[in-house]
Amino acid sequence: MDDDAGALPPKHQFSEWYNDILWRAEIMDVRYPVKGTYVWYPYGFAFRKHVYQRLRDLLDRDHQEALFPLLIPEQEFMKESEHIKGFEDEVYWVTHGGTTPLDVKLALRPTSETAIYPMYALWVRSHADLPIRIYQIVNTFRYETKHTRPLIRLREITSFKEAHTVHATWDEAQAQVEDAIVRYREFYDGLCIPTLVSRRPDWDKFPGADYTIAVDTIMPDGKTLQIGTVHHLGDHFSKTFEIKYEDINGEQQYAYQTCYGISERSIAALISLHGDDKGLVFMPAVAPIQIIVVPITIGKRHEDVIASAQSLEVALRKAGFRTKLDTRETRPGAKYYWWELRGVPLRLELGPRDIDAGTVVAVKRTGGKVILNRADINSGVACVLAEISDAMRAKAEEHTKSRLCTASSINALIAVLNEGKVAVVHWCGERVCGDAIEEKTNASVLGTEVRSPYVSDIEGACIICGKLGKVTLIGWAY
Ligand code: P5A
Ligand code: ZN
Repeated sequence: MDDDAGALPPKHQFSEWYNDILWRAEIMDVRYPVKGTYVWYPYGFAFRKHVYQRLRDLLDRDHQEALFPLLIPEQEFMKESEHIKGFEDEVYWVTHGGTTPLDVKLALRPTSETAIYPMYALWVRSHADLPIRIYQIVNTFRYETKHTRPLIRLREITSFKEAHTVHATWDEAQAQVEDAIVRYREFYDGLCIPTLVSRRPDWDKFPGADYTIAVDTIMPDGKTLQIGTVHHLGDHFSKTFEIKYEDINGEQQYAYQTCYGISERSIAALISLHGDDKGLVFMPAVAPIQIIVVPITIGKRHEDVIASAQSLEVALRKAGFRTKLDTRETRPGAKYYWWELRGVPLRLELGPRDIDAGTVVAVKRTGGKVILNRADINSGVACVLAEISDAMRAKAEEHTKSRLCTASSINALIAVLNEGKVAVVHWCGERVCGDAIEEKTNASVLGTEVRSPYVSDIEGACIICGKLGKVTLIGWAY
């Protein structure tokens, strides 16, 4: 990549910063000639792999991974009326095989309910078959008409991590919803992404769901990004697709279902929340390179320093750290800039004097320098990496706290939004009041039943009608 194409815009110009950092740090190439689709560079792909492995680990505890086809026959896709209404404008259709028109049009999955559930109808026979918990990580296609944006609003979501579960009762499905929320929070918490979990208003729930719980995070510009959703599907789909089981009394019952998903918006959140004016800042846990070793080879001890740096790098790699030695023939300063831009959390500098002293200079991407002893370098490095994660968590939490503000009148609400914040208000839950809020602010009612350490759940007067209302988040959403 061309490093001389001007400087990275400052982070407070968030939109410019975001678009720029993706190609500068070699996460995504946005020049692919199909709107809403982008190319993962190897470095970005390595990052994504580490992030998704954590989600796999969380799901693998009691889910099974499977794989369903990309193509969905029209008649299956059209079965659930709410679901069709929600997605009909977003579906890509395959209509031809070569030059031959197909007898049955095939949808490219925008999500996989209608691919998976006809098969669940075949698989579920008795209560002993339940629960089923399956996930897949696949690409999905949505013909998005709003402004597309890399990792945020895609027409090809390249890594849709969707789970689909089947249960005997509504309550068991609800318990699964709760479990999925806990798991998603654990996923994001482990990545130092603060979350706001709330129940979406009815008009904004997933097409075909009883209710939707959404996970949002507040981006650097104060807009919210939905980074995951969990849906209780009730028995809507099981009735449509005839997913029935025989209960202990030998009677046929419709099953209850849930589904939940996370896309590459999780990557967008990581890049956006943790990055700074110098570029990316990767969480050590998911950094493709955790430690960059830079030899400082001034003067005649060149060979000596390189050899020592090599043995340091090998030792760290053996200890399980993801490390790289930068022996390129460029100035140390240029190397620092290069790896800072690319988000490597820890840099180890090693020069002749360090070799003599048996030390290494450790520079944290989050700021600050420490001298580590070569003799116990593994524990020293582990300790510094933990400090880096802590600093990242503190910074992200501070950001989120500072971007939340209560408002008890519509004017106060507008003022809060204009400051680039997410508002915490009271809303009675009536559609008319919800519509009034959205019309007057141009913002969205994100949800009620808010779960966040920063938001209290005490009821109060609806900011429109004054009746008793629940705590509700209002924000400008991506
Ligand atoms: C849950 C998984 C579903 O599709 N079916 C299976 C359910 N839910 S959803 O809310 O429609 O999508 C899940 C999450 O995917 C993200 N997302 C997107 N990310 C990038 N580009 C898009 N065009 C896009 N559309 C949805 C959101 O984070 C959403 O919560
Ligand atoms: Zn009201």
